[in-house]
Amino acid sequence: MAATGSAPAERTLVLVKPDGVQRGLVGEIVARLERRGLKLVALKLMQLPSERAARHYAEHQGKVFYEGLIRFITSGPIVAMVWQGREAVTVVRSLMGATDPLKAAPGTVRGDLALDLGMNVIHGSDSTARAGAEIALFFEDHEIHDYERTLDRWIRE
Ligand code: D4T
Repeated sequence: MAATGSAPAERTLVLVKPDGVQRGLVGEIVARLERRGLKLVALKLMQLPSERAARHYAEHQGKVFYEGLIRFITSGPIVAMVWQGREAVTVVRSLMGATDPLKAAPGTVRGDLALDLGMNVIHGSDSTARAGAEIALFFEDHEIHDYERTLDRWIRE
């Protein structure tokens, strides 16, 4: 059998946005990621300073929705997390659903829990390169905890 278990684990940044925290969806989102088999390696509740929000959303600077996006993401506490596992970036993106919740498939976080593009509950890095930069923007190395889980042998061959 192919030794898929030897492929290096990937990491991705996940944010539960202020709407998700206010609506009490943190547990639901963490549960979905855990049940999929990903491993939680860092987590914190924080309010994003506007300077860091601007760095996180630099690619959208100048767009019509940019100012509103920065106001929204800094408006209340968010939960920042690092999740690790096989193809973690792609797995989280597919589990999140399309950016616009109206287009997100049922069964995805946004397809089940959101209605509005400006309040779409969750963020996940969209590439491994972005994941590395985003994780560094939110976490110090010592805040990320790699550890063995006994159940991992039941998740990956
Ligand atoms: P994030 O980055 O929040 O995970 O979302 P996505 O990766 O799925 O989508 P994105 O970067 O294109 O958009 C970032 C953020 O901006 C909001 N938004 C986006 C908005 O309010 N109006 C818009 O027209 C778009 C395109 C939603 C997500």
